[in-house]
Amino acid sequence: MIADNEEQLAYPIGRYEVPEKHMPEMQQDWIDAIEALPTWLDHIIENLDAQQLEVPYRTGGWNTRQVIHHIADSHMNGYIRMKLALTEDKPVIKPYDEKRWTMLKDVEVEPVNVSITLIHALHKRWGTLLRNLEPADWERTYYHPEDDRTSHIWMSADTYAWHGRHHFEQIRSLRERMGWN
Ligand code: NI
Repeated sequence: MIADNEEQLAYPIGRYEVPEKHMPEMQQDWIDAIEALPTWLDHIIENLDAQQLEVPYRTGGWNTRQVIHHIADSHMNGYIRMKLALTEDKPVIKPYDEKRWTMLKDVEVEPVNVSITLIHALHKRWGTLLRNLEPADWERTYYHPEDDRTSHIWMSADTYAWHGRHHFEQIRSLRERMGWN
């Protein structure tokens, strides 16, 4: 059990909840959120210096550098999961250890701008992919073996739209608390 305050810091927009059913009217919101994220990230790191990028957004949490590189790691996996689901019959996707991924050297030495540039390119393609899906495509699925969970493309789009906002808000609220303008 974590304290309310810690919960609020870790999940500033709340924990992820899967919608009960597919609402096609939400598709545009998911696509908009995915297409907007790179620009939000441009703004949220603006004027942060090297030391500020190393400050964890909460005690024991990732710092801004790690959060940004994590978004790139996560969303590359997400994009590939969707492409697999669109081209194969109920593929089993490959889980990965997100914490250990952030401990590899590239996350340590590359500037955050490198991952933001990557996210710009990736999300451009992701938006184009989603924009051009047929209604039946949104119902295609992949299977996550560790979570024992089947995800439809629409659930996955909802999840990654949430995920971008979730990490963006961790950094935004850190900036606000620290008074970094
Ligand atoms: Ni994450």
